[in-house]
Amino acid sequence: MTQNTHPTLGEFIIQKQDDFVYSSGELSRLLSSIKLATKIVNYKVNKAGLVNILGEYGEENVQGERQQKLDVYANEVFIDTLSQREVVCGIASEENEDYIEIPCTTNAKNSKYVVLIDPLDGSSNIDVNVSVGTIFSIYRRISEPGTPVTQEDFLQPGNQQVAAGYIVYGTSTMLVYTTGNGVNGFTLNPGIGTFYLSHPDMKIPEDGNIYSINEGNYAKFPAGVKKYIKYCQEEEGERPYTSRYIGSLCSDFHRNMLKGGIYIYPSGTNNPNGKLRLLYECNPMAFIAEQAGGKASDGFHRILDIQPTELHQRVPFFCGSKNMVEKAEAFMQAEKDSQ
Ligand code: AHM
Ligand code: MG
Repeated sequence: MTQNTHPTLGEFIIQKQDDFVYSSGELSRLLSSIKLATKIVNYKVNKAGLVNILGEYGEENVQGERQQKLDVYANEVFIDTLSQREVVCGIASEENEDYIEIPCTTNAKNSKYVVLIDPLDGSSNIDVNVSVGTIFSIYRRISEPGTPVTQEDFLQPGNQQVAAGYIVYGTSTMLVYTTGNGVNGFTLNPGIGTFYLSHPDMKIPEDGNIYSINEGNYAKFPAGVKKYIKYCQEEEGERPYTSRYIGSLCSDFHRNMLKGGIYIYPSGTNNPNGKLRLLYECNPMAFIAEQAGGKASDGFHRILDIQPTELHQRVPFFCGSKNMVEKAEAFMQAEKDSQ
C-alpha cells in the first residue's frame, strides 16, 4: 500500500464525525486544532539545539517543577491555537495553576467542550534529545453552554471523556487518539506536514514482557510493587521480563502499547500519590489503554472511575497489558490483605 492510499488525519476526523449522532462538527474542529498545534510544536521540537529553545525557562510551574523553555512554548501554542479558533470553552493545563475560561464571543457561544492538556510531557528529556510528547483529554462541559466554565467542568471522572490522545515527538512524530471507538495512530510525513493513518485500530497485547518503572526509587516503593518487580525479574517461563524506562510517559506507554508491557509510577516516592497527574496524564492514557484492550489502575481501582477533587491531583498509575496490570494488582492486594 502506498502512502497515498492511507487516509490523512484530516480525512479520518471527518469520516468519523458520522459516528456521533447529532454531531455538529465541533469535535472535528477541535481535533483539527490539536492537529495544527501539534505540527507547530513538532517544528520547534525538531529544531531544538539549533535555535535558542533548549534549557530552563528560569521559573517553576504550579507543581514546583523547573519549567523548560519548550514547556512554556508548547503550553502557549496549544492554548493560543485552541482559544483563537473558539472550539473550546475552557482549557486546563498541567503548566497553569488554574483553568482558563475562553470568553464567549458570538461564535463560541455554544462551545461545549473543555480540554485538559499536558503540553510537553517528559520535558526533562528535551536537552538530551530523547522523545517527548503531548497528552490531551476532552470532556463535554456539564455547566450550561454560554455561561462561564466552572471547576466542575474539569473535575469529571475519566469515564466521561469524549476523546483523548497523545503525541510522541520521536524518531517519527505520531498522534494517537480515541473518541471511544477504538484507537488509531497517525504518523507525520514531515516533508509535506501531513499525518497519515499508519496504525489503524491499535490493540495492546494482553500479555507482555516489558516493565517500565523508575527503579531508582525502589527503596520507597510499596511492598506490593517491590514484590511485583521481583516477580518480573524471576527466571520462570517468559520471565525475566525486560526493563525499559525512558522517563517520558508518552514514549514508554507507546512502546508498551505496541509490544505489550506495563508502566508503573507508584506511590511512595517523594510524593505520597506518585508523580503523575490524574487529569492531564493518567485519565487520557487510561482511556486509550482501555480502548486498545489494556487496563489502567491505581493499584486497586480503575483509574477512569476516580472522582477528581482537584485540578492537579496526583495518583499512583499502573497501565498497559491487561494481564500484567492484573498481576501487579494481585500483588498490591495480597500485601494489603496481609496487613
Ligand atoms: P512532566 O509532565 O513534568 O514531564 O512529568 C511526567 C513525566 C512522565 O513523562 C515520566 O514518565 C515521569 O515524569 C518520569 O518521572 P521520573 O523522572 O520521576 O521517573
Ligand atoms: Mg507530564
